[in-house]
Amino acid sequence: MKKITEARFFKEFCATADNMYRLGWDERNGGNISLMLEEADADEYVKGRKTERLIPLGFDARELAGKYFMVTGTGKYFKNVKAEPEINTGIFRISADGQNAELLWGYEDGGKFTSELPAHLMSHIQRLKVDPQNRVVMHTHPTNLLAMTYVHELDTDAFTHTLWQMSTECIVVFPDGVEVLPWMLCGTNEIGEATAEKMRSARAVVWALHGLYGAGRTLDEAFGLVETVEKASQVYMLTAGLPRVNTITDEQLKMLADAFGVKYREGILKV
Ligand code: 2HA
Ligand code: ZN
Repeated sequence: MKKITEARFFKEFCATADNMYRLGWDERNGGNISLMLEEADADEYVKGRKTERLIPLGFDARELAGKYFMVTGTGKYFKNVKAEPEINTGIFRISADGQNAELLWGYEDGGKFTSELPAHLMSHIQRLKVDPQNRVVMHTHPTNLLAMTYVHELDTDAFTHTLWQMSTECIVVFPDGVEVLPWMLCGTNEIGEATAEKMRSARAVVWALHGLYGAGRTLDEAFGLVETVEKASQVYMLTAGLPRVNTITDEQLKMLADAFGVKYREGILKV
């Protein structure tokens, strides 16, 4: 069995948490990442390991039975992931009955996966139905996006339209737009179900007054999505109190989508 800490997926996971921390998105224990391992990586680095502990999931994840995940730990700081990944992250298999995580590596101080695991696994289940290659779900607290949810109406179409206007690349990077959830209690199965439901129609789900969920096929893709949404939110926050003299028109947004061959969310552009 090869050393997990030398695996590319592992290094990329730790580097991603580190970048998110450095960008100021994940203060204290804010944020969490879940990566579903590719079969080849699971074979090479994980499968032969003995189960260290069984950790109850608290909901039925049968649809992901036998899948391997690397997930940040509850109460743990993104700041510390790179230096001590064996404490701040864990790798587990979903048990055959979908009720437990079979811990194979990590959470070495007796810890366990993020309290937001229901939202993560339920989102994986939904995204896999839309895109069988989806592997990553990340939750984070990007500063400007968070600020924007205090001053912008929380309607999905209006929020998406504003973000698309804030930078030319937006409609190409997230043509599905962003779904917006109202404030809800975090860490519950209810917010998990609501998030997963929204993940059917978009890879980005805003949790008003809290943060953002992003999904993707790779860590880079999910990170790039969050980064682009956050950049657009920053431009919005920098300009929100100022008279708007120029804007990207709906015709121009359509031109962009057509030029890049992306199918954008309907009902938003008036063209
Ligand atoms: O796990 O961000 O939403 C810390 C959080 C909870
Ligand atoms: Zn959070």
